[in-house]
Amino acid sequence: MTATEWKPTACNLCYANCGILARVDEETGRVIEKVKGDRAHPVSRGYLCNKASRINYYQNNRDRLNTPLRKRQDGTFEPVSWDTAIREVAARFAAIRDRHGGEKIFYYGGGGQGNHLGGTHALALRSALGIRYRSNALAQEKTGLAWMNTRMLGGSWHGDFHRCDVAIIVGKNPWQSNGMQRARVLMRDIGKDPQRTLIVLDPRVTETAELADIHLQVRPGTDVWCIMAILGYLAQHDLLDLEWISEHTVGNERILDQLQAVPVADYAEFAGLSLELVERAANAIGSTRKIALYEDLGVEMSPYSTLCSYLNILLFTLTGAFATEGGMHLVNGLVQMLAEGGSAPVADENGHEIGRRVTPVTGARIVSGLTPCNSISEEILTEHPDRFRAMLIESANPIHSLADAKRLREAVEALEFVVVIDVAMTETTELADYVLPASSQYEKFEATFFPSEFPDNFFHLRRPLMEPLPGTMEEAEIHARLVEALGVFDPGELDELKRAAERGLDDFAQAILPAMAETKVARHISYVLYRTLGPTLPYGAAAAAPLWGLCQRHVTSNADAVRAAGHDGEGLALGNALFQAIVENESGIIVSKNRVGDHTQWRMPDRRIQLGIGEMNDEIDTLSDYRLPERTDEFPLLLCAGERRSYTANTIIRDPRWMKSNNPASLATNPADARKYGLTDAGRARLVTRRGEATVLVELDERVPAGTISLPNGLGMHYPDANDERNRTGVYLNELTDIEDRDPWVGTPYHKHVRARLEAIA
Ligand SMILES: Nc1nc2c(c(=O)[nH]1)N[C@H]1C(S)=C(S)[C@@H](COP(=O)(O)OP(=O)(O)OC[C@H]3O[C@@H](n4cnc5c(=O)[nH]c(N)nc54)[C@H](O)[C@@H]3O)O[C@H]1N2
Ligand SMILES: Nc1nc2c(c(=O)[nH]1)N[C@H]1C(S)=C(S)[C@@H](COP(=O)(O)OP(=O)(O)OC[C@H]3O[C@@H](n4cnc5c(=O)[nH]c(N)nc54)[C@H](O)[C@@H]3O)O[C@H]1N2
Ligand code: SF4
Ligand SMILES: [Mo]
Repeated sequence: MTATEWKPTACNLCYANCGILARVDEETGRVIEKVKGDRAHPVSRGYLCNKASRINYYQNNRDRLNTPLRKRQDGTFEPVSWDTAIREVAARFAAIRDRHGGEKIFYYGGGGQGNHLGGTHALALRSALGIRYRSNALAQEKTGLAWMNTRMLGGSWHGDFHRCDVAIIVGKNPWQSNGMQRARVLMRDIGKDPQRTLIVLDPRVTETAELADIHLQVRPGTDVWCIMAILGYLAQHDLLDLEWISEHTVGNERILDQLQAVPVADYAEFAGLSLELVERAANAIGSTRKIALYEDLGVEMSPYSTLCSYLNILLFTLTGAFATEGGMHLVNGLVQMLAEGGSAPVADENGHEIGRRVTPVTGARIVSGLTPCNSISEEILTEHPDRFRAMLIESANPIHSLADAKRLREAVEALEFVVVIDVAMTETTELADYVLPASSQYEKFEATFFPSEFPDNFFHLRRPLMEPLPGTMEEAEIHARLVEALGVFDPGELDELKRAAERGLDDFAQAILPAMAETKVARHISYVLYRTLGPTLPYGAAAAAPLWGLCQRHVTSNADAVRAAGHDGEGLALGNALFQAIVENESGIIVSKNRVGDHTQWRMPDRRIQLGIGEMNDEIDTLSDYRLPERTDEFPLLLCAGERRSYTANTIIRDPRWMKSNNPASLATNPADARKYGLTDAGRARLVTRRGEATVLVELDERVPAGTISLPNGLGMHYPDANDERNRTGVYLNELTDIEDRDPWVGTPYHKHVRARLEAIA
């Protein structure tokens, strides 16, 4: 096969979305043959991890869908035309809306690690159907953090890791999971530099922990005691920045009192740490205001998830490491992920939050507009009149990724109507009444809203590498056709806007602003932009049209920062210039440059950080009871259900042949436990939890502490072999997890803390 030229795009296997250059074969024009880092990408600058070279397993595989499917009475699928699928899907959703109300249709997904444009286009369809409740994977990891961020700081943050003195990595293994830009280089550089300190909290000796100056090898689930010990030590040794605290924060009295009272040595001991190591960490943190912190699943999917996020924010606010060079900064990109929107929190006199939106059946707290993932089946499997009746799922595989797969499957089967939009046949598409096949991320315009850098806010609009797989359609078009089938706009109603768009962005901007005053246009703006501005965009970038609105919004409050990034103009013209730069630039651009300490850092009333959070301060008072989910004789082990390894990528790649390592699917087990339970290296064992059991391949690994075991995430999917038999590789973890194991505040699952036992198999 001869090859075509290198084209810029991004790797979609984790949310770092590194810029890549990809080469497609000339013969078929469909195979991504070669991949290399794109040095022109402003933030990844050529960096790649080992996974990017394998994206063709995502692009081309035997599970790709190439026709809409409709379920027959007997449960099998039959192919139908797009016209039929669109007409029938729209009619059935409309019937449910008209009979039960649109709020009974639940929307799940909208984007994965590499694709968020589809979810943007769904906005108009959601409006047209009156959909009110929705969720996605963020509501099983980041909503506790988002709840704290909104109430304390008014937004989410990012550490200035490139310039920090102390880097704190809490419950994350960036060496394997990346997620931040150039993670391996960054971790290695900080670890090696004698002037800088890398602190890692992780029960396991991870690749990142091996690079650390201080590895706080906490006992699983005890991070809050460890962090309280550090904060207590800082308070009791006069290492907090009290002047900064009184100038920049409110509500700090109770927490400062609580920290004075921490029994530091006892808490360190309960966390399984030597007092000396905790003091070393505290002294490093107390010696600088250049502190960068990253928390991830190790603590977010463990007991005290939300409290841990609260304490992490205290680590960088009580030390004055906020809005300083080398410290922590509010993210201020084109799109604010997990932004709360709407009014400020309503609190009672004790600072307890009241009056927020909750789910219709169980009253679970909704954060950032997202229903807790662990509540979804409870909102369906009930006779309650307000239960969800139908689901629209796109770009997600919840039947595989959410806790207690069996129960969720039962719930989804109980719904009246289910539609899934995906590129591949998955555990979730199987349950659909209609499956709509999307073009892949390398066959259409695509973008993500994840990358968050400071001070440079970055955005990458990717162009397609190849033609869409015949039979597939991009989400923008799928959603637009559904909106049309629902008859939202009359034919010709948008003609004036279309003509304005043909005359150019300036005329379009002048025409759409008054049109936005009309609620119908405003509520369906993603559709309106796609059908009016979309067709006039160069390179066939119609699906990028909603970005025009995001650009205009970004410049209204960040004009100076946008100009600092080299975009010229005032008002609408500046927004137009920014949008044009995004469309023209194939490797991504800096959309705006913030300054240390500019107004975007201070979003709370009176520019003061709220340090007192009533629920969390109450929970802190319970820590002296040393409560953790109990391990029992029946379940003496703790399973980390979902460790990121060198060949895992959620469920983006289904073909197991993409994995190069020997035992990518094995259960990491400490040799002491293997002896205790009669297991051998490379032998098999039965893994049992309260909800299920699985056969596992045992791998002896000194780096997991005794009493804990660990399995990789994103495995256990079925995939057809050469004889078209569907087999599974590795363990389908969420057949072992339980929705009851969750954070009391926002329902985050305790996937890193699953009680289990192992039995030898003869
Ligand atoms: N290779 C790869 N990279 C990925 C992904 C992937 O599937 N594969 N997925 C992406 C996604 S969606 C996400 S959200 C991120 C997640 O990225 P990470 O959060 O880094 O991923 P995990 O490996 O699940 O968990 C991190 C660490 O938590 C530790 N841990 C377990 N229990 C505890 C505890 O009680 N306390 C502490 N402090 N740590 C604990 C584990 O030992 C593990 O090293 O990765 C992204 N990157
Ligand atoms: N037990 C356990 N469970 C976990 C985790 C864990 O650590 N342990 N980790 C959790 C985490 S952090 C996350 S983020 C979730 C991830 O879980 P999900 O949010 O469900 O996402 P993915 O597994 O990434 O699945 C993405 C789906 O999108 C499809 N897709 C890919 N490209 C496109 C496209 O262009 N268009 C459309 N329409 N579809 C596309 C893929 O085929 C796939 O079916 O898993 C979670 N589940
Ligand atoms: S860090 Fe993430 S985006 Fe970058 S190459 Fe690796 S998997 Fe792909
Ligand atoms: Mo995630």
